[in-house]
Amino acid sequence: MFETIVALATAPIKSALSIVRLSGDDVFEVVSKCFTKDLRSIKERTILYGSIVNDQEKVDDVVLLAYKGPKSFTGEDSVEIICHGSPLVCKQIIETCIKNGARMATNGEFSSRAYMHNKIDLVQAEAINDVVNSTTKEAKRLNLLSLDGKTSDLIRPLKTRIADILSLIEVNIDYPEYEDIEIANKDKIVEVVDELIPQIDTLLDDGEKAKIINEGVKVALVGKPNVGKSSLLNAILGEDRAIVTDIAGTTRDVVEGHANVDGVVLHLFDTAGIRDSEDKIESIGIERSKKTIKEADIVVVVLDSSSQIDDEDKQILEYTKEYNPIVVYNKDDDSKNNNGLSVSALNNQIKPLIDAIKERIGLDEKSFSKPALNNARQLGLLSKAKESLLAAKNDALNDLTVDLISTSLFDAYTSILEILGEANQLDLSKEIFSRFCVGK
Ligand SMILES: Nc1nc2c(ncn2[C@@H]2O[C@H](COP(=O)(O)OP(=O)(O)OP(=O)(O)O)[C@@H](O)[C@H]2O)c(=O)[nH]1
Ligand SMILES: [Mg+2]
Repeated sequence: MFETIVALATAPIKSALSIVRLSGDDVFEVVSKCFTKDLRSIKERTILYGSIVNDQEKVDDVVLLAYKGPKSFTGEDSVEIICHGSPLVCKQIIETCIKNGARMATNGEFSSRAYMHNKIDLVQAEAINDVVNSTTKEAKRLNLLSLDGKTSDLIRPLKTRIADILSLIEVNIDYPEYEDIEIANKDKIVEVVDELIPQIDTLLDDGEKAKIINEGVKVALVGKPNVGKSSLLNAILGEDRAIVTDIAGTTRDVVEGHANVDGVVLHLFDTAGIRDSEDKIESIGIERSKKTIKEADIVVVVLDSSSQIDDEDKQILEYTKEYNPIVVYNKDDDSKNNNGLSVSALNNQIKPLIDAIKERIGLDEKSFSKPALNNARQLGLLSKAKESLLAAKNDALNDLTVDLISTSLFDAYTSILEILGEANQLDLSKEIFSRFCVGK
């Protein structure tokens, strides 16, 4: 029994229209009690005009969309009430529905119902949220591909291939009398793993890129005081975000800004200039700079091209060496410096730095239109599947028994199912019987 849930589907602000959404087994029953028309005999998707009524008092005139399950987003009978866009009207409609038997939905519960009724898999469910939270049109495009099931389609062949070999092993063990079945020997296992690993590597690589398109990259601007870090931040953002002065030690705390560079969001962190300081506040700022360096995806060390590199610069270069930083010479106002990457925040000549960051991110045109796994959960599980497959191969090469090897293959299979949110439906015997006529 799926209780009827209700929630506001649009933003809780004044607008022309708002939508209150309901879903559940007795939704038509619930809504019929507070709507001027009876929905109980509805057989197919219907649009109705009428009023929501509470204790004989009209709450609002509405247009009501009634969806007969399974032809609805959740797969259940559902209703969307299009009402006037007033937070008060919405609140009263929701209260009226609750009074008549609905309950308030929890976060994501409509999507979770869709998932439970197999309307979408877990990758698609995550994509709903990602589409809503996309901040660039490029990220939205990728997330829509996931929502359409294109990303899940990339995973399913892996699932099938691992299930094939697992089934073969099981059948070999359980039904040795079947002579017409292919033998699941160690060579066969190595062959399947060798076939799958490059595919997984491609998916992981594409996935990291899609994750960047979805989430952006963290870029830390670091250097000694007065080299122009804050000026660079402002130039990249095209606004006066951070305070700039000629006093060394101006920036005390980390200043954050976000810029969309050709479809990738740069989360920029301007930091306090790093130097030995007696000043208590400045010292805390410098500690924060160091923390920001650790957390960044890309570290940019800023040097001042108008003066010689000194010991402070050298110390920072040494400190950041392990982060493979982009080193940029600022204050090259006359473009005279041929010392590597040169820019002038003052003159807004920052293209070389932007290009270097783009190169480091390493996205090509294809990355923006290719369906791909795109979050840490999905990619973590795929890496886990890869490890399990490599363990199976290793065991096979070390001549362990086939049933032991199948344990690792089974782990890989489970990880793939978890990506799709199907691990609870795990039933290998079904896979076996769907492939072989062993039940005949
Ligand atoms: N000529 C020239 N001056 C610049 C350039 N960029 C910054 N400056 C100047 O350098 C001084 C320091 O700039 P900031 O951006 O505050 O330097 P910072 O690295 O953030 O300094 P701290 O916050 O103290 O660590 C200011 O007077 C800026 O106007 C540039 O490209 N050319
Ligand atoms: Mg600064």
